[in-house]
Amino acid sequence: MSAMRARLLSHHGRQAWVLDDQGQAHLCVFRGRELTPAANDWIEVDTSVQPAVITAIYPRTNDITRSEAHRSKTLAANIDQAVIVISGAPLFSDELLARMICACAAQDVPGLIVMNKTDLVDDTARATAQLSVFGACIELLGWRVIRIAARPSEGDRTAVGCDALRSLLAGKATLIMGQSGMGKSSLMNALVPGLNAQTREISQALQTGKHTTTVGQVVRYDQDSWLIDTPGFQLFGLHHLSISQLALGFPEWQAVHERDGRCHYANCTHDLEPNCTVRSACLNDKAASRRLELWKMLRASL
Ligand SMILES: Nc1nc2c(ncn2[C@@H]2O[C@H](COP(=O)(O)OP(=O)(O)OP(=O)(O)O)[C@@H](O)[C@H]2O)c(=O)[nH]1
Ligand SMILES: [Mg+2]
Ligand SMILES: [Zn+2]
Repeated sequence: MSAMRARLLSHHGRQAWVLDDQGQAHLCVFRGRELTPAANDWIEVDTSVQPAVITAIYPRTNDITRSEAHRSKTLAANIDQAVIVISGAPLFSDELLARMICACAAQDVPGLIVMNKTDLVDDTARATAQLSVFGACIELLGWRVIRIAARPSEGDRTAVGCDALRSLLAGKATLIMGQSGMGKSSLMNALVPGLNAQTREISQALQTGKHTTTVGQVVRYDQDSWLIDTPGFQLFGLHHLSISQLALGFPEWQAVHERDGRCHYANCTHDLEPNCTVRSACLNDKAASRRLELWKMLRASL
């Protein structure tokens, strides 16, 4: 048997497309049904048989996962950073953005928010206003916001504003995530010339659909940089997180405690308890009040 380590690029059903350390791609099948792979997993593959067989998944350094009550889905594993794509058309959901931020913060994964479709001026103004609610959160997490138009609807449709982003991708595995239709695949196409052809090849090999993204897909950006396109979603459950993990995605509350003192109750939920410094700090602050509402919603949904 000739076993070797490979990176899982994409998988569908029992089939997977992997890339070994020599840069050789293999179409494989999984041994057994108990392996639950994710895009960018490190796997062990036996290439002495045809088709090659995936025999094991190596332990993950991290994973970004959504979980509803009875099922969970890992978008990608072993990532260095996440790009969260939002837009004004359709207007992104502030609840979903809060959820994605929590999923990253809970795994200590640094993030970057990409505001796409900035060619649509009025829609982008609305999105910018809504994003301002997250200003304190983004600053406390040390994240950045980059404004781009991956595929403008007028003119020659070439991407605008991607240079700042390019310089942040070197040497990293970057997850591209976001709601359906925000422009994740358009961004991938802007960053990686010839990607459409690669995507077509993979979706033919794995027999998946073509237009909207249905499976996660790792693409080489340059020698040691990787981009992971993922299917969009309209739900992002966080059932796998504890309340203290969720709180990592709301760093403002910790900042209030440091500035104004702690709440009366050590396990204060900032809902109805008396002498809650967080609730007091949010009074008369529209952005903070919305963040507190989101906190209560997410907390109640765990
Ligand atoms: N005006 C404008 N439209 C854009 C831009 N980027 C993407 N779009 C359009 O937005 C739509 C959705 O783009 P996709 O790249 O497929 O979005 P996605 O996030 O990959 O969607 P899913 O795979 O379904 O999650 C397409 O019609 C794109 O042409 C942009 O910068 N400006
Ligand atoms: Mg897509
Ligand atoms: Zn409180």
